[in-house]
Amino acid sequence: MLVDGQWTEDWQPVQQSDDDGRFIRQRSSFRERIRADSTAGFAPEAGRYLLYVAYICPWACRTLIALRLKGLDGVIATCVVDPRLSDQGWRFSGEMGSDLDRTNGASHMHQLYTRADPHFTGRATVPVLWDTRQGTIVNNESADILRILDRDFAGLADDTVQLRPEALEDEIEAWNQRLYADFNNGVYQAGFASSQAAYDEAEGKVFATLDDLEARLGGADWLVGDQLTETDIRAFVTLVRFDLAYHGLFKCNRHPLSHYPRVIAYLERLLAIPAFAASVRPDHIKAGYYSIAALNPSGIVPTGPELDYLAALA
Ligand SMILES: N[C@@H](CCC(=O)N[C@@H](CS)C(=O)NCC(=O)O)C(=O)O
Repeated sequence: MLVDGQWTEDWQPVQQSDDDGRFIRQRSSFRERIRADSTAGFAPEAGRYLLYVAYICPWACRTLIALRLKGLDGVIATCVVDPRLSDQGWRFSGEMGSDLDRTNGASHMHQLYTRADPHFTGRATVPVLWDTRQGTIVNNESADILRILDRDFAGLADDTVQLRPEALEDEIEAWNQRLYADFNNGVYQAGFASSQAAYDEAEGKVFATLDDLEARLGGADWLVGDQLTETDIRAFVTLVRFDLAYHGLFKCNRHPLSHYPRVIAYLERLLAIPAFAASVRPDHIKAGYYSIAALNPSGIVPTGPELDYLAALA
């Protein structure tokens, strides 16, 4: 991680755990919005902003899905890191269909953090929304970036798509909080637990969420209301990684997703939407997760699983 702008040690997946061995995720530190009257000077403009993402990363992929759903892929460019975590975190290699950083010439993501803040302390995470005009980070919190894409590019975006309609906001927020704690982050807490009790607790929450998703999808196509919302994006990014990575590497192996037929049907419905399908790179997901040496010292990437619901992607 970075300490006062200096890269300090080889990359580790866990920097912080609580006393009971629970993995703690770092809080994001760049939290600006893009507004015509922004005091920080971040106005909505085509061609000005760049979104740094990793196809392995569920947080980054939710912003990628929103970018395409909102028709902003011609307005905001993207730059994809190599999915395999290096000793210095994310890097730009041009390998496996990833990008070189042609805008800033960085070799590693952490260089962009120190460019934005020469004294930055913390992890150099993706996604990052970068302002090419000021040469700095606008925001590195995917929950905020979802909102920026949904609301801050009015006129440049397809505003017939509303990912967070006001009338559904309370319900969206309730689902989001549950999904974040028990599912999106729950799988990481299972995978990075350093005690049996912390693992048991996280694994229990993950499968309780899958039970609840299966129940909700009994009478509904979407998680909130009768339309696609950002809650579906948040559920999707963890569901689509579940069998590929979390079932094996993160020991969430009580059941494969096929145990939940309605969840599978929902996943297939989402995968039929081009913005969702385009965010899924199974090769990046597997290479990325299985490159985490603390969990997989040999670095061997499994051949399987073969998943019918991903067959249409190729
Ligand atoms: N709060 C952030 C979390 C992002 C995050 O944890 N990204 C992970 C990848 S899945 C990352 O970049 N990790 C690199 C590291 O921790 O060094 C968000 O949702 O935007």
